[in-house]
Amino acid sequence: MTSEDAVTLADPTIRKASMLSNSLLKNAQQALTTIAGSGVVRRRLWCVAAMTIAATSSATFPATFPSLLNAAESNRPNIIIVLADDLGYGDLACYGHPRIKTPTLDRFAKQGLRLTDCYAAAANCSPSRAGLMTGRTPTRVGIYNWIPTYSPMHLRKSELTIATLLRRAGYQTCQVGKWHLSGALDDASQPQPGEHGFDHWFATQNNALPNHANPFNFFRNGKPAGQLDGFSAALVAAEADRWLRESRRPDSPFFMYVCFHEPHEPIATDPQFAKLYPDASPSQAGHHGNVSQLDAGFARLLNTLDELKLRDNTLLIFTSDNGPAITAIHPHGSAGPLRDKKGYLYDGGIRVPGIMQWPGVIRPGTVSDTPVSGVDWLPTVCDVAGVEPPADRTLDGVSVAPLFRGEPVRRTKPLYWQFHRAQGDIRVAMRDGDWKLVAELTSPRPKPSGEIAEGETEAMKQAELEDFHLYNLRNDIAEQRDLQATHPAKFRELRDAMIAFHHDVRNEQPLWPAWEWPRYESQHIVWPAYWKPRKK
Ligand SMILES: [Ca+2]
Repeated sequence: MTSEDAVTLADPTIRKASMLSNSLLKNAQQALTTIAGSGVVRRRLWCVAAMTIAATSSATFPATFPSLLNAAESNRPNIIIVLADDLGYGDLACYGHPRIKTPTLDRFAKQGLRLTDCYAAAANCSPSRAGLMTGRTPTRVGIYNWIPTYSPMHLRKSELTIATLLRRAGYQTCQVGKWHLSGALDDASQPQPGEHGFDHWFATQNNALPNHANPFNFFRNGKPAGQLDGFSAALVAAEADRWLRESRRPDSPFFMYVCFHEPHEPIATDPQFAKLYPDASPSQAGHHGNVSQLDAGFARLLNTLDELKLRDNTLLIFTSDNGPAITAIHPHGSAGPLRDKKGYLYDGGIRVPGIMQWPGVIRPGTVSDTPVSGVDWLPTVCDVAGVEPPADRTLDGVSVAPLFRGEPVRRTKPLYWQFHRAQGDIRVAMRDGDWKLVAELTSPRPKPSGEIAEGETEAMKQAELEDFHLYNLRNDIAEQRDLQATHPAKFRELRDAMIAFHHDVRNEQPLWPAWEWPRYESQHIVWPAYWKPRKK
C-alpha cells in the first residue's frame, strides 16, 4: 500500500467500514493489487472504500451501490465531462429559471449532486477550457483571452491535459464539439486535440459557423468534415454516439469531453425547440430554445450511455464554461441572483451550473454549497481514475471527490481568477470559503477584443494589484457590500494571499507576439433573420 492509501484508510469512516466488512475490503484490496501489479496505474482505495461502506451500511447509502466484486473488477470508471457554452448560472430550471425547458438536465440534477457554488476557471471561453483541461490558472498557461481563428495563442505542447494523463494510463479518449485551445485546427505549428491526448476528435476551432445550423467548420481527426446537415448539439451528440458504439473498445475505460456550442452566439435553433416558447419573441424563443436544444443533445448522450449499459460505471460531470453572454441580439441569458455576466469577474461571469452523477458512488438528490472550480476537474478526474496528477508544475485545483462521500474538500490555496481583458474594472478575483476579494490591475486596460496588442503580455507581467473590494458571498450573493473596512484583518489576509498568487501566475505567464485580429469569425457568421439591424 502507498502512504496515501494508508492515509485514506486512516479516515475514521472508512476504518469503521473496513472493520465492519474486513473480508470484503480484503477481497477488494487483492483485486486492486492485481490490477496495480499489471503496471497500468497507481490506484486508490477511496472509491472501493466508499462502496464497502455502501455494502455494509444500507442506512447511510442507497441500496443501489454496485457490489464490491463489480467495483474491484471495474474500479476505473469511465469519465465524461460535458461543457455548455455561455450557459448562465440561472439558465436551468434546476437553478431557478422560470421558463426555460431543460427536462433532462433537471432530472439529471435531481438524481445526482448539484453544486450551488460551481465556477468556471475563467469568465470566457478559451481560458475557461484551458483551466479545465490543465488544472492550472489559465493566465499561468498563457491562455488569457478567447482565441480568435488564426491566433498564435494556443495551449502549448508542454501543458499536460486531462486527456493526455488518462490516455497514458490506458484510457481511450474522445473529444467532440468546441475545442477553442488552438488558433486553427489545421495549423501544424500548434498542438491540436490529438496532440493534447485525444484518440478521436471532432471539433470546431471556436464556434460552429455560420451558426449552429449546418456548420461547415468541423474537423474530424485533423481533416475538414465539410458542410454538415443538422444542428450543432445533435451533431456533437451523434458523433459521441458513433464513437461509443463503433470505435470504443470495451476492454478499457474511456474519457470523453463533450463540448456543446449552445447557447453561445451565433445561435441557430431547431424550430422544434423554438416552438416550446410560443409566447416568446423570436429572439427569446431562439435563445431559450437553444438551451433546450442543448438539453436534447445531452439527452441523446444519456440515452446512448443507457443503451450501452455504461451509466453505472461512469462519472458524468455537466458544467458551463462561463456566465451568460446577454447580448444585443439575445439579451435573455440569466445569471440568476449573481452580479454581472460573461466577461466579468463578479460571480455572474464565472459561477455556473455544476451537476454530477456517478451511480452507486454519488448519492442521488444531493446539493453541495462547497466552492468548486474548473481547475478542480483535472485533480478530481486523476483521483477517481487512480492517476497521479503532474508533480512537476503548479496545479491550482484540488480533487473534489471527497464531496462524493459527503466529506469536505481540503483546499490548499484559494480559488483565483485573472482576466486581463475583462469587462468592467475588476480583473482579478479570489474566493476563500465564503469570502470573495476582487481587485483591479495597474496595467493598461484594453477593450474586450481578440487582438494581442504590442507589448500587451509584457505589460501584464509588470502589473500590480490595486483597488480591492471584499465581499461575503454567503450573506451578499450579489457582491454589493464592501466589507474591507469592517473586516480589516480578513481583508489584509486575503489581499496578501491574492498578491502572492498574482505574482506567482504573472511570473509563469508566457509572452505572445503582437497579433492583429483579422475578424475571420464575423465574416462567416450568418445571424438569425429576426436580427433586423444586420438583415440584408
Ligand atoms: Ca463560453
